[in-house]
Amino acid sequence: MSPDVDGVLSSVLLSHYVRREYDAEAHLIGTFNGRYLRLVGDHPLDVLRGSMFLDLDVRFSEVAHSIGQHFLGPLSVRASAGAFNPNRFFAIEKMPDKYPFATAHLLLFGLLNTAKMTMPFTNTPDAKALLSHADSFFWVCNKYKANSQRWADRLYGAEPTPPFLRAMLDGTYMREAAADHRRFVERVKPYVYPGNVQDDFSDAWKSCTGHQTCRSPNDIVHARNVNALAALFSEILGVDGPTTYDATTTRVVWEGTKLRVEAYPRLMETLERYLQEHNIRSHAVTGARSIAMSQGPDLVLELIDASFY
Ligand SMILES: [Mn+2]
Repeated sequence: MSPDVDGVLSSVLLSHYVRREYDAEAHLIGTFNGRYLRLVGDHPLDVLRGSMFLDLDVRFSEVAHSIGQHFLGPLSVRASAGAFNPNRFFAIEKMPDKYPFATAHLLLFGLLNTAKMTMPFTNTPDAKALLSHADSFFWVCNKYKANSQRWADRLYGAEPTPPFLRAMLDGTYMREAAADHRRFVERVKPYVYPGNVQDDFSDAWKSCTGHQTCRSPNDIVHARNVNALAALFSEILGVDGPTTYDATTTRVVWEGTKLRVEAYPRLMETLERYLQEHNIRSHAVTGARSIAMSQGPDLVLELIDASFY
């Protein structure tokens, strides 16, 4: 999964889901941040073939399963049957119409909001803060109000919007929950980078922005922070999270380069070809003008030792 609040939260939600639905156990075996793919435990590299890449859209040819929301644009390949992206699914190609929420919300609203599995865990102040912190859901709902509302309608159709989502969309949450949210941010602070503080916010909310990505001064501390967040989020939601592995067993199995490319119109028209020609293994449209890309070799899963790269 991606080593940030959304990625870790998604793994906890998915773990809860597979336990309830299939009596199965989820294992958190690694992270990918566009630069490094790290595994924990003594899993062979081959394990990635059957793994779910969570909160990640990747283009490694041997990776079949992913759930992400970053891909956008008219892409023709890598639409593996096991890869889900709401923009692809709903044929969204333009930035202003892009799915605005986090991967965690896809799982929350898509998998966990059924009659069988209601979301009792959205009721405590800490749980609300956590669920609204993923990819800054709380401010996205305000900043991109019209698009957020359209996606809420798309996801729920004629069904009533869950109260948690409604409180985000109508501004109730930001009016009432600043103190609760700040308390939550204090709890995740030791494990994440402060990141970008948004200036167009009231003082009450300013200190709640950023704080998304796991600190990673080295591989072991990185894995330790991911594990700590998984434990904290499981506790906050009152669910059994994924099985985690000893952080000291971390190893880097793939390394690439991160690029930022200008999203000029001509590029968008031929995006798929560009991505193929430049060995782009994942990309995220991060604004009207820019695309973050991760460039590197394909994963060849038969090769066990990727320190080779
Ligand atoms: Mn995300």
